Amino acid sequence: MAISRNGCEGCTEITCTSTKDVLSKDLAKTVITAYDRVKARGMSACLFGSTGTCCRNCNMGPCQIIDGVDEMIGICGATADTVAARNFARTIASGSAAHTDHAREMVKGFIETAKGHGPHEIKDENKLMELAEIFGVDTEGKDKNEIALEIGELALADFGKQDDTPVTMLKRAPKKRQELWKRLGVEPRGIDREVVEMMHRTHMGVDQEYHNIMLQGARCALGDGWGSSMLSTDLTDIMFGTPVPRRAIVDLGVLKHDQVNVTVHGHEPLLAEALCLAAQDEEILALAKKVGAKGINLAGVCCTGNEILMRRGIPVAAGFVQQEMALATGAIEAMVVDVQCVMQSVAEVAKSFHTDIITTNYRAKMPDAVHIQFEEETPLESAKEILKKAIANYKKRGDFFIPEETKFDVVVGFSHETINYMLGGRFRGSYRPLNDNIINGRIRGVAAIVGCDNYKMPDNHHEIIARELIKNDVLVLATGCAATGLGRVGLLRPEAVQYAGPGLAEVCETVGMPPVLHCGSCVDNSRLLIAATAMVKEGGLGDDISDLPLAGTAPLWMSEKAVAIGQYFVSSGAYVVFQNLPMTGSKKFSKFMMEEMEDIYGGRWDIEEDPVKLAQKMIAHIDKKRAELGIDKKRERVLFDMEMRRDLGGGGLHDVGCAGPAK
Ligand code: NFS
Ligand code: SF4
Repeated sequence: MAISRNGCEGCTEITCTSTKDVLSKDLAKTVITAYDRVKARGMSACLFGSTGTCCRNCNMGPCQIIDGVDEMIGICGATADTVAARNFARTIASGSAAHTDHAREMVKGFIETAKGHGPHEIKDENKLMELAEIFGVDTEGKDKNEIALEIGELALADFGKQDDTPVTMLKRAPKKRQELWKRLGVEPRGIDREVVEMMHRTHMGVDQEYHNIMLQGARCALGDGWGSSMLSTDLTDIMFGTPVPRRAIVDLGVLKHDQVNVTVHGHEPLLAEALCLAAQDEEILALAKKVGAKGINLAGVCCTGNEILMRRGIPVAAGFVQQEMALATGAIEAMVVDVQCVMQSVAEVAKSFHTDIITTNYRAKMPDAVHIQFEEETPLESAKEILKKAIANYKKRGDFFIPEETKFDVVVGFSHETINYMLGGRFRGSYRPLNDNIINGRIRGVAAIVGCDNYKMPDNHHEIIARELIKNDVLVLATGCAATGLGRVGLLRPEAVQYAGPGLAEVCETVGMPPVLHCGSCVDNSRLLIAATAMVKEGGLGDDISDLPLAGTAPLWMSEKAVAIGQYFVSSGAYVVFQNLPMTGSKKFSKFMMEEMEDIYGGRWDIEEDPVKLAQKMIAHIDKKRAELGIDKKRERVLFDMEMRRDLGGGGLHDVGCAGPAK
């Protein structure tokens, strides 16, 4: 179907240069994107759905509930409070399930690697030993594969555990937090079990009390953050290497006119890593040359992109909202997808071009896509088969447009370990300098900007929020598509220090780091839990995560995973603000979530649509925590002398070494 689009006027508030460029070309004229669909639908979201009070949990409904109107409760008598809580909890369960099923695959891949099967190996032995201690694995006289196998089997058992003891990783949290969870009865037991129990309790006629529903909501989310996501991050690091700072590039300009462009879209790094290896294989390179291409250009989309960006410096072509735009360049031979955040529309967009959409996971098939199952036992063979399909398409490429000038330098790879070494020095990794700089006020606090981008909102909100935060001396940690978006506007470069307040700028300049740190994919939000715990353990900033001058946001969230992440941060003691949440149809439930939850967890939810005000609310929370810690008076500017610079400079970017892009 042809659509009329004059430049980009037919779209909804796009500020992204590369997106505008691609959409303005004749090539994209037949392409209908989500921006067009948002416009066609008139942006009118269902009031009941968007405020959390539409229930379709049984066939007496669906029931649309109006808070405070007696005749507008559910047929079963369920109130707005119960329905909003049940819906919210189910969103957490779905988001947690997505992370958990992903993590299970990673653990199984880890076990295969430990057994010596497949192309991967145990790379990060330090982290392996750390995990051995956490899991209580005796390492004496064992080689790394034996240790890894024991860890892998214990980790896998955490998913299906049926006894009532907590999942293993929970013991990494600050002591006080663990005691609170125990007192509240929200320690996650089996990771899968918490999702099942959440679904059961929100079934018709079970849990009817929103406080109680949200106890399980917390437990389920904690099973994600401190359970499956954390396992996935750590085991992936051990197999593929813990990220270190490296330079790379992002945006649609990373596509190459003279190479076979293959984008990897989805979430599971096992597939992406195998494709990285296969793209360097001589047989594959020879085939590419045979069709006249100079090589294989792999580029990421969404979180799988973040995984290979962090570990290998492979460029990221697009975040979530750009997936259709990447195809509309006409320059992609194959978009390889696995699970999560893949829009069904990509198959439709691809029809206008020579591009194949290749699904690879039995869980996630699409009409009009080619399916090549990624076999975990033979990953390299699967990856080669996929690349051969892409190579065969190269000669079919017709007109294309790559916005070559729009690609941004970024510095990525800020794992918890990197932050430790950068700020603490290579030989004495520690959070002491970070804590000291927070205490003396050069750094006002730490903010996490995470999660998706979303066609419903202008695409520059991440940037507005980040700029407001760094201008006010707040160090920003970013993950997921938010991080990619911040890269697209140049905030992931050390040069972005010019936008930071004087205190933060001083620290960043001394260390040589950007004021916005890319910490990985959405699963890697677990790194932020560990970083927050390290700040607590370092001392001087209270004895729990809820004492830290810390705040989080996933402003442009679209995925249920973002709600699960938000809840595990809130239940871990953080203040978390989104631009909207489906809970406002119940006064009591939203008051509970946005006010009373703080009395229980020391963290709470909040909602603020305006991006500047949202950032200011985060700063206000940070300032409140500074005042409670008694460090609010210390925000005078202290100039660094040479000794302080030497102290800080030991492990900076210069020292760790910015590996260039792997290609
Ligand atoms: Ni996170 Fe990543 Fe992106 Fe959102 Fe989707 S890719 S796991 S869910 S859209 S950040
Ligand atoms: Fe309606 Fe109750 Fe059934 Fe929900 S569970 S659809 S509120 S009758």
